[in-house]
Amino acid sequence: MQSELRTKLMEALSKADGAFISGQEIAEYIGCSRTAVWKHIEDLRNEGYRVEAVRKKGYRIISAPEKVSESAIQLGLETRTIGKMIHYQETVESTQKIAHQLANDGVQEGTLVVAEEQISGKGRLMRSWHSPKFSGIWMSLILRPNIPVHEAPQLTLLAAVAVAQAIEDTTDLRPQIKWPNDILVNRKKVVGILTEMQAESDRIHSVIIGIGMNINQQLEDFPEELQGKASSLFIESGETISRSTVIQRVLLRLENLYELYLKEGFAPIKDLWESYAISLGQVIRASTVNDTIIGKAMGITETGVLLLEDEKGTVHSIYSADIEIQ
Ligand code: BT5
Repeated sequence: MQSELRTKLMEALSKADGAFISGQEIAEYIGCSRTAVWKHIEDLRNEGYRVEAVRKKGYRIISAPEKVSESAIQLGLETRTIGKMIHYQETVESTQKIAHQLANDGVQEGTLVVAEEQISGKGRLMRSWHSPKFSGIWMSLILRPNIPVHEAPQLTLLAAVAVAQAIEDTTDLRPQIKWPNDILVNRKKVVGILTEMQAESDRIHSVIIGIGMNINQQLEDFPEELQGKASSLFIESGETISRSTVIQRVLLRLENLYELYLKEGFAPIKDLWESYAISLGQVIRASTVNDTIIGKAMGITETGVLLLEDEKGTVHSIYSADIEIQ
């Protein structure tokens, strides 16, 4: 049962009907100090309410938490196989970790793991991925394609196209893809994709595509070191966006592209990918584990490898790297 104080706070915020109400007015309404009001607002935020606080104006509720539970995703989901099985947990270490276990247990292709919050979300190369509660999409999808191991990175590019299309379906934004796995809006990173694989010699058991999308965060929700380079769909569009609607669109786009890929190979995906690519024709710096190569991005090959032409005209194939546009 919620406290009487909380009931009063919700009453005060409801009366304001989306307009600002000052800390002083709320304090008087519920009969507590302004500091106590601030603390209760913090509690609301931790539960997923988005509350704007502006000096001299007060507080304003932007949105109530929307969960991305199994039912929320499945209601209105138009796919045939992808997302038909969903494993939902409010808080996880990493959805990738759970997906690996489920894949090992032999779950069906298309199984999706989704969480409201990750406490140790993973990027590539042991980097961490900031995944705060209720404001983004943190999910991992299990696929079992019958393709050679060396072609698995193509699925990262395929997923990036699906996510870019889903962003266009749900906002007026123009997403761009930075090879291989970042999606940028206005040059800030809004999505990261991490593809991992379970394989044995040349047989793939499963490919696990982890997708992290910043949806409704405000700038101050990001740690300081990310504030200059990360963004969310809310920050870029000014609109609160339904996370389950975005998930449904990503899954549908992904299923359509995956079916096309299994039927016709990578060529049609490559064309789509290139239509979103930010770096083609530009000079970029690619840092690989052993080396740094500076050159003009010429395109990607039929297998998804990035081609860079250096000053001397030598073309380098980049299989895995971090890139920076010069
Ligand atoms: C990625 O790695 O971009 C892949 C991120 C994949 C995250 C998903 S969420 C669901 C699934 N479960 C997981 O545990 N992971 C996947 P990389 O290219 O290595 O980029 C990592 C870098 O991005 C970090 O070192 C930060 O600089 C930056 N970063 C961290 N969190 C971010 C965020 N929320 N938004 C934008 N940039 C972020």
